[in-house]
Amino acid sequence: MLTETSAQDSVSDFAIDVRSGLTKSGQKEIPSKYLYDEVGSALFEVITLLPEYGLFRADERLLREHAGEIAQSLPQGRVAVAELGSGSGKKSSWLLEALGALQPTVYYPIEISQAALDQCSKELGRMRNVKINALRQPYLEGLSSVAAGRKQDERLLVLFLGSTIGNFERPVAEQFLSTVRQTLNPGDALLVGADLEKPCSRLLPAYDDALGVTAAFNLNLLARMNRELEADFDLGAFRHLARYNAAERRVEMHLVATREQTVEIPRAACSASFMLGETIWTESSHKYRQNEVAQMGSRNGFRALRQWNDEEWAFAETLLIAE
Ligand code: AVI
Repeated sequence: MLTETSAQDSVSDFAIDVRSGLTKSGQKEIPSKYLYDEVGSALFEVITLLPEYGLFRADERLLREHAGEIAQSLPQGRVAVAELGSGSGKKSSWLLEALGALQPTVYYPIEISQAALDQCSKELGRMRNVKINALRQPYLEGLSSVAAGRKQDERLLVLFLGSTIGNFERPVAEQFLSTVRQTLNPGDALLVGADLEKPCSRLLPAYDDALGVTAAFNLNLLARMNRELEADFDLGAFRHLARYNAAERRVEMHLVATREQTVEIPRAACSASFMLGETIWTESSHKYRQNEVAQMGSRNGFRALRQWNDEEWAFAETLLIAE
């Protein structure tokens, strides 16, 4: 999940981004990382349990069913596993178990949520042959420290799961892969979990569920501005919208003004006026073609070794090896 910088962003970073995103001309927008305050992160956990949100279970299924094969695909020897945005680490436990059965393994969950890291150490702490070193840092900073501190004979496996890559604009995702590659040595590996294109009839309910949890997750951004920036958003004057942008192959989340209004945001030193129907764009979830991650990898110094696809929900784990 995109919790990379949210807990470390100060109120003033939030205020700056809100001010620039809501006062610019054209489409209003706020970066999706701000969806994940304490309330937003808890709501996201609930989203992962919803029947409509099949991608979380697809990711979990693939990792559980193919943990042994993924572990066997890696060069043998000591392995350090760095997970970018690990959450509680539950999804990685099967793979760590399989790796631990083969060789001594060190697991570095990289997360900025201390609560998630604590849960991770508690839940995975007793695995045989697996040592946990939690890092409370943004993804790339954490990865650099792991890479810098690794032992000479240790291979690095980086996990970037859950289709978090989909929350980046495509060029940013590509740049991200390139930056990750620069921290790796040839032979190191990157496992990317990505949600694939599928019919809108399956995709849209995943982002607009019947219980309204995703709507609450989205609307919480307005509540967060009220809490932290003393804004006076009336949550009843906005509604959640999830729409598929076919040209960009992504689901976009927006908050739609249901009446004309002006909102004061004192701690961002601005006000924002909305016309009826105007939206704040709060998140994009890009959907990938089956071979797209492999192609992005090969443009950025990796070769694709293998891919595992889920049969119930189009989702792929692609194992890239640094060349
Ligand atoms: C974290 N990320 C992969 C989720 C997604 O599917 O883009 C965030 C999310 N937004 C709405 N529902 C879930």
